[in-house]
Formats: sequence, C-alpha cells, structure tokens
Amino acid sequence: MANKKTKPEKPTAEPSNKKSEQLGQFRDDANGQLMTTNTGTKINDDQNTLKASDRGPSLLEDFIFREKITHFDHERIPERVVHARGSGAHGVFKVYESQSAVTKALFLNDTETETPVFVRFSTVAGSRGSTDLARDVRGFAVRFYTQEGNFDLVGNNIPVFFIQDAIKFPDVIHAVKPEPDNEIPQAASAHDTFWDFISLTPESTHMIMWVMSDRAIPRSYRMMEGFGVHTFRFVNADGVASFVKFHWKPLLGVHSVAWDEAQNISGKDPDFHRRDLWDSIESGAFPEWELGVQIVPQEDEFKFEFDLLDATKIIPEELVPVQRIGKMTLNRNPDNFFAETEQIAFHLGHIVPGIDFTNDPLLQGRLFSYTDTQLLRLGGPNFQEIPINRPVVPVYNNQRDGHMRQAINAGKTSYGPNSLGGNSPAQAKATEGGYVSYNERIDGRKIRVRSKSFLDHFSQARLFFNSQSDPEKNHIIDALSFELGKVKTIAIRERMLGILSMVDKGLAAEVAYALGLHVPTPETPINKNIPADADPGDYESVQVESSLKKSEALSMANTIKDSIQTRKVAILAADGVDEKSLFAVKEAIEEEGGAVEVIAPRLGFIMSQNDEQIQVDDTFLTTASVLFDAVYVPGGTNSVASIAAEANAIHFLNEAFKHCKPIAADANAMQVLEATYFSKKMENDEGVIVSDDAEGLASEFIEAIKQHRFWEREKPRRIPA
Ligand code: HDE
Repeated sequence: MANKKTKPEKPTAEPSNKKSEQLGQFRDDANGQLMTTNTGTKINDDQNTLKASDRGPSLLEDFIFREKITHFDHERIPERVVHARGSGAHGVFKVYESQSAVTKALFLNDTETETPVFVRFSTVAGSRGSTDLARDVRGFAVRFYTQEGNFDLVGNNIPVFFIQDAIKFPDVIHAVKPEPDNEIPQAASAHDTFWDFISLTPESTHMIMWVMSDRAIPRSYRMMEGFGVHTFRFVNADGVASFVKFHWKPLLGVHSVAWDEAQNISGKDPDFHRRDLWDSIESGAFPEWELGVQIVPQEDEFKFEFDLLDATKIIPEELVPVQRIGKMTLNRNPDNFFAETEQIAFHLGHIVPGIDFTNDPLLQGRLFSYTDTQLLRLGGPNFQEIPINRPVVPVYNNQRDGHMRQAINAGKTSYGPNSLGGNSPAQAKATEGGYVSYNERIDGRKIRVRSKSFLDHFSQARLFFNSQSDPEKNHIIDALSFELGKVKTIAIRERMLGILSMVDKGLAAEVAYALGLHVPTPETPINKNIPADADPGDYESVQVESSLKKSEALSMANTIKDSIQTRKVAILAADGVDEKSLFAVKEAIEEEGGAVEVIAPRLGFIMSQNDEQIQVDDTFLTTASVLFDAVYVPGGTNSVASIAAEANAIHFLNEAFKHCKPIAADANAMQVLEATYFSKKMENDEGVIVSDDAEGLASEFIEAIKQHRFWEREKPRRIPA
C-alpha cells in the first residue's frame, strides 16, 4: 500500500517502560508456561470442578473453581455514565516549532521530543455495546504523557456544547439517554425527552445545528476534527497569558456517511468505526491530525460579539486563524481493550505548567466531575496507579493507602513538612517546574446567575446553517424531520419549529412541511431554564446578528479531497471475470493507498476468463455496500452475466448510488448497470464512470473517490409551500 508506514517495533507510548515491573508476578508472557492460581499454585485440572464422585455434587472446597468464577463474576466495572462506547489507540505527538512565545509547556516547546499519547474516541449517549454509527457527538479525548506530567485534552468532534453551565449536564444527559420507564431508545436522540429538553433550552440551538448535520455521522474517527471546546489559557515563561482554543485537523479531511447508510451500518457492522481504526493502524496506514490553536491575547478578551467563556460559541476562523503547531500520529493498537481503553481515566484537571483554565462555567464544573466519576468507575482513589494512567515521570507525594494500593511506600513520613524524612518530597518552585495557577484577579459578588453576555443563542446557529452547502443544508432539514418525526408529542415538535424559525425561516418551513405542521406564532422560543425568582427578561435569548455571514471552515464541502488513502473499494466479480479489467483498477487503487475487496457470489476463489485464480474476500451475504466507499464492476462475459442475475449485487449497486458513492464499470459490464434502477436516470450520473480503457477508467475513478461523495446526485429538493 502506498504511504504505508512501518509499525514501531517497540511500544512508543508505554507509560512505564518495563512491563514486567508493572505486572509484578502477574505476567503476560504465558507462552509455554504452566497455569497457576492467583496465588501461584500450579493448576492440574481447569476443566472439571471437584465433585463427590464422578456424578456427585460439586464441593465448596474447590478453591480453583471458586477463584476462577469469583474473578469472572467481577469482570465488569460500571461503564462511563456518558461516552461509554469508545475505542482507543496509542501514538505520538511532536510540535513543529517552539511555542515558547505563548506557552511554557515543554512538550509544546521542544521540537525534538516525541510525546507519547493515548486517544479515546467515543459516542456520548449509547451504552458500551451500542452501535458506532448513532447520530451523536463523538468524544475526542487525548492524553499526552509529557515530561512534566499527563496533560489531557478531553474534547469532542463538535466545537460547541448543548449547555452553558455544568449544573445542567445531568439534565441534558438524562434527556438524551433512553427514557427511564422502558429504556427505549438506545443510542438515539430521536425521542420525546431529548427534544422536550432542547425545545425548552434555546442555548442548545447552535449545538443542535451541528448534531443534526453530517458531522454527527462520521465516515471514520480518522476523518473527523477534534475541538477542546472551551477557551483555555496559555501562559509563557514570563507569566504572560493568552486565551487559546484547541483544534485537531485530520490529514485525511473531514468526511461523513449518509444517514440512511449510518442506520444500515448499525446493523451490518455496529463496530464500523472501531474496526476501521484498528484495521488502519494494523495495516500501517496511521491516522494523523495536526494540532491547531487559535490564540487571543489577554487584552482582546472583550473584542468579540460573543463571550469567550461561553461554550456554545466558536471563534470563527475568519476572525482568528487556526495555526497548525504540531502533529499527532496514532501508530499502535492497545494490547488489551479493558486494561487500556476502558481503564483510562481522562480529566481536564490533568494539566501541565504553561496551560491553564478559564472561568467558562462548563469547564469549571467538569473540573469537579471527572475525578468524581473515576472514583466510582475504577473503585477508589488509586486509579492513577493503573498502567494506562501512570505518567511517564515519577510520582512523589504523601498520599497513602486506599483500595487496591499498588505502591509500597517505605519509611515513616507521609506528611509534610517533616524533619524525619529530610522534608521529602519537597514542593517545587516555579523555576523547578512547579505548577503555579495563573494569577487572575477575581473581584465579584457570590451570585447564581447567567451572564448577560451568554444570552445570544441563535447568531452562531445561523452562521453555521448559512455556511453549509446545499446538500449539507438538506441533510440538516432531513435529520430534523427524522428526529422530530419520531417525537410523539405535538407540542414539542411545535416548540422546536419556533426555535428553528429563529435560526432560519426557510429551515423551519421545510421541517414544518415534513411534520405536517405550521411554524407557530408567536415564534419566540420558550426558555424554561430560568431561576424561580428571576425576571425572565434577564434570561431570555437576545437577538444578535453576527457580522460574519459565512465561515468556510464550517462546511465539510470545503474539506481537503486529495487522497483515497484507506478508502474501501468493492469489486463485484464472478467466474469468468476479465482479470485485466479487474487488476488494472485494483492495482491503481492500491497504489494510491486505497483498499480493495473482491466480492463474489461465494467464498474461496473465482476463475478468471483466462483461468487465473482470484481470491474472494467477501460474498453478497457477508458484506454490504454500506461498508465500502466505492464500487467497481469489471468486464468478462460470464462474470457480468452472473452479477447481473444476482439480486444482491444489483441491490449493492443501487444502494451505493443512493448513498452518492463513486461507481465505475468496464464498458463490457453495461449489462450489470442496466439492471440497476439508476441506469434509467443517468442524467444524475456524476460519479458514475463507464469506460473500455481500464487505465483511464482507474484514474478517473480515483479522482472520484477523492471527492468522497456526489451529494448533488440526491434528488432535487421540494420547494416549500
Ligand atoms: Fe464530559 N464527562 N462532561 N464533556 N466527556 C465524561 O468522565 C462532564 C463535556 C468528554 O474517553 C465523564 O470519565 C460534565 C464537554 C469526553 O474516557 C464525566 C460536563 C466535552 C469524555 C463527564 C461535560 C466533554 C467525557 C464520564 C458538563 C467536550 C470521554 C466518564 C460540564 C469538550 C472521555 C468519564 C473518555 C466523559 C462529565 C461536558 C468531553 C461524567 C459534568 C463540553 C470526550 O465525568
């Protein structure tokens, strides 16, 4: 495969470099060894319980059975209350140029060091076993194992959030999770309680636009952006602070699937994203992102039309460009899902000198929540001793004991100051790398209030909608029509139409049409998130018109489309295939870093028209078009006749066409295309390539695959009444 990179022979991101030391006597080198109990006694029979005679009752005395079954009974730990479903990978990060002008964080200053990372991608709403392809926000949590301690950038693939204040987090999550009486639906927001909450919470409108867009159904974890969401702070060695927003920009571009496709993938391969991440790392096609930062000098805090502390707002890239400062490469799959991906405990409070927090009330609440949740999930205060959570630097402090303590601290002193232990460990001065919080002046009253600068709920929702291409706008309309169509309570649908009309009247009218409703008047949305004694006027949304009308970076249509690396192409073939027509395209695609699978009516081999054996990867029974990015039908009289007669093959092509994927066929395979429904509608044939010149066809096909999808192929839209 082109651009294939060599897998690192040695793990690069091992928190502790000596695995056997981490494991003590609990070894992972079982090859050729004898089986023991957990206390080291060799086991003679692990197949049969100890019984009183061969057909008699089992005996309580059987310590081998009891130990094995007890351990098994306790294998599960509570899943994450949100982001339960996830997949992780190891990798490295390297900064391009020293960022010492803005931050003293060593890993962002030192261009020589490769910082090990572990990344966990996730969905939010579903349980651990739920489908990867739910319409949902994706978690994008990165741990940097730096020489100054762990830094966790716990972000999402969407740059804003549903709520402005952390106290509302349990509400939005309770609303989106399965309804509590019947636990339906799993991993889906298309139900009454979610939209009930959203329709009464205008601050969520901007986030809703993103979640209803195709960003919420990514093609791959490797093809999505990541965002730190909150405004953070950088602090340099002179103590000068600036505001910073973090971005991850995928080098393969930002791509999504179609909603109908997502629902099908959920049935055909619920592990689609997990498998895709795993397979690409195994094949050496390492996923890569550039770390981007938007820097705002401290003195420009109030220069914007929105509040930098409001997590429902982005800083448009037109106002503050994203500077790409380094690259992250994921190059190693975990050895053990539970030990690493499940037990990693992220926390915004895992921070290093040079990076600091702001007073974003969502961020502040998160600083409490993450440790709290790990205590329950991982069973006590010593979860930082689990290998995946250990920093690469030594830990010294006076914390002791607790459940599952691993460290054996010698000596008498576990307090400071002390004289008996030479006053060790000692505090670190700032010059010795000690973390000193940014010296921010705070002067105010103790109040529960939402800042008035947070009350513009629609201007950026509108900016997002206006920045989309026509197909993207249509997908948002369809997603809202789907979700609200699943809502049973008419009043909730109507309230949402009121909210949508604040974003865009045409959008509201289109969704209203699909729901068979009218946009209600008055259109002013209801905000129920108001304190009991407050004057509603102090909390209601205010109308602000953003001076920026469009932002290029918000549309996936503007993403880079210059590579077919790791795209999956299906070749539909049967006995009698023209091997030249098959291999010309297969080799050209593989040359560019794409992956090809031959799909035939049965497994094993097919024989080409010149009696060449060609291995079959999948059948029409074991796979489906939704698992591929593009389809090719080679020539060969008998192969073409068999494929044309195979209903599942024709369905494969029809579905690929419906999902706007590139389709190519040898001119001698027209019989197959003629059996599809779209051959009659060839006026919408962009991305359908037919040629008798295999090489020319291959290069045209490759260009089409780079485009990812031909969304324009979707039927022309209705004009709203
Ligand atoms: Fe989280 N979030 N969150 N969150 N979050 C958790 O921590 C929480 C928020 C995010 O792969 C929990 O370890 C509160 C925003 C990711 O392990 C919990 C609030 C963003 C992950 C928690 C938020 C995130 C979590 C559950 C409102 C994007 C998965 C399990 C203030 C910037 C990390 C856990 C992983 C996980 C709390 C909002 C991202 C309960 C209270 C905004 C990627 O602590």
